Amino acid sequence: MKERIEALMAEIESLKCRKEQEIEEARVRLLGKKGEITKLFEDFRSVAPEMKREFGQKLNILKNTAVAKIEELRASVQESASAGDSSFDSTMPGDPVAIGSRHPVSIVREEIVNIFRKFGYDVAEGPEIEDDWHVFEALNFPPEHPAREMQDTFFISASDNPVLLRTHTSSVQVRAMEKMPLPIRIVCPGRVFRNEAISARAHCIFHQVEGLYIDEGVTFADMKQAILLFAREMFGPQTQIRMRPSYFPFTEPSAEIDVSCNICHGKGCNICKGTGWLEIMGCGMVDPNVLEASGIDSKKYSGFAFGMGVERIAMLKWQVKDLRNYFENDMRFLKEFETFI
Ligand code: 2U9
Repeated sequence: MKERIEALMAEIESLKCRKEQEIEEARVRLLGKKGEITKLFEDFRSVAPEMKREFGQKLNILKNTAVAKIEELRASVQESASAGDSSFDSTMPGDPVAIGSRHPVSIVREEIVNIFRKFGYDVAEGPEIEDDWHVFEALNFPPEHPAREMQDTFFISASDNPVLLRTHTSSVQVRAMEKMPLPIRIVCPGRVFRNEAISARAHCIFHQVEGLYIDEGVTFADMKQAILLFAREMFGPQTQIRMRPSYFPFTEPSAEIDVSCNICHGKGCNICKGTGWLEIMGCGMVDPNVLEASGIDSKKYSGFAFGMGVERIAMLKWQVKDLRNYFENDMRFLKEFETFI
């Protein structure tokens, strides 16, 4: 038996096959039901007990070597078959994969957020489905304020404590003021909902980026400088800003921010309607009532806040005339932004 095992081992080690069929024949001859190794296992039953250990080990090694050799031969035959396939040229460039492109609103939202990140702002997000406290009450909206009414707000449930879709991301800042340690410096990007008729200039869903900075001794001058630096990062280093007085329930004093028109550089064109200025955002010093509503001492702390519509900034950046383009997912429109990935 020893000699037969050794002879078979030598045969297996030097086994060479060039075709699948030859490999299969070798497998049957060695490991098949009537194969040589199978026969050796049958003969093993009659081996003397004191020799069983030695021959058992040798037989197992022989069988494992045969199985591994068959597998190795199969892999090498398959490999050379595919390398020799004349219809496959491994030097040809691959088929292009359509990877799509990012939506213009996503591109601009990220650009805005990244500018404020560079200034040291953190990013905060919060729920789209909100309660009256975080959207209105904590933000100093008087009970009879028109923004609370059905024509502006989508209510999910109307009760003493209604559930509603947020009309601005200011609710995220309220949540941050309630739980974050001071100072707070955050930007809040997100989707907001207003019950408005859809037109070229308005939509019932749009995106905002709002910002909030609260610390001891924050002034209107700090706000003006932060917004000027933002405007120059966003629209170019020559950009000028101007402020016009405004009103929001949550800020006092409040202002609208215009940037010098980046198309005509202040001369007047049809984009800026001849004024040389484009409105980009609102801002103001956080009303002391708003600080107090979230448990912040308004005698010790002050802050500024700002808010902008992402679609509006994107319209100015790319001179898009109709807001509805952003929501219709017309491929001809979306493909224009492929280069901005
Ligand atoms: C807190 C306190 C104050 C956020 C602000 C504006 C001014 C603003 C509009 C721009 C165009 C909304 O998208 S838009 O319609 N926003 O003008 N937003 S100040 O003020 C806050 C926010 C949170 C706690």
